[in-house]
Amino acid sequence: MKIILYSATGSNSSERIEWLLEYNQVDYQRIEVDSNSLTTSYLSINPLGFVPSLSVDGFMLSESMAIAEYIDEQHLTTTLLGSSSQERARIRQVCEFVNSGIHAPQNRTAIKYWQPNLDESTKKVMRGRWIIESLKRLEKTLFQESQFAIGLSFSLADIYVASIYKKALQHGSEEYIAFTSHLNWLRTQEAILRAEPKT
Ligand SMILES: N[C@@H](CCC(=O)N[C@@H](CS)C(=O)NCC(=O)O)C(=O)O
Repeated sequence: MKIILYSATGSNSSERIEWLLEYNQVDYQRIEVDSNSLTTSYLSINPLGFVPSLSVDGFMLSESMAIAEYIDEQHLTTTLLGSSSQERARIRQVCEFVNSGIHAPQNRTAIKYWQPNLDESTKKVMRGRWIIESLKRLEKTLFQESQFAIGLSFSLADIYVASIYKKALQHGSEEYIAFTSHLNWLRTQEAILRAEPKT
């Protein structure tokens, strides 16, 4: 089986899939998509023009949630999507909120569309603030049974939450204790730390 991940350095959505694949020690090839290719040659891989995309023996897929669920359903990895239907639903609830509720409104294309004249440093501040404010809302639904986001073990919800929090820090936001504790907790687990993308 040949797995190819089309990814980009600094891409939050790609980081989710890299973390998942690395955690499960999946053998895959990573192809870096630079910003030029994103709007030209890469459109033949993913007409939507976003990373990540995944190819499994030539079957092409985009959208990190769809990719993670496909990987899970094909048993390419140990599940990080929960062990009961209720837990699976809760994990998806968190991932969806991060993906469409937090990440999408602050992504580069959306900001450029809504605020074409905004300078880069103001953009960074706004993006960081948006992420932290949204995470504060999400916090009320997290860490109820353990220090993991949902339930008692590492899941895709931890990956989505920790990755978007790191993005806020990269934008210059101040640390927020609950999510710094969460990140630090994940990093105490050897397998999780080893798999974490270092971007
Ligand atoms: N919902 C998509 C989001 C994909 C996305 O926004 N990718 C960003 C990088 S994190 C991208 O390709 N941005 C390029 C652009 O905005 O032009 C997913 O989960 O895969």
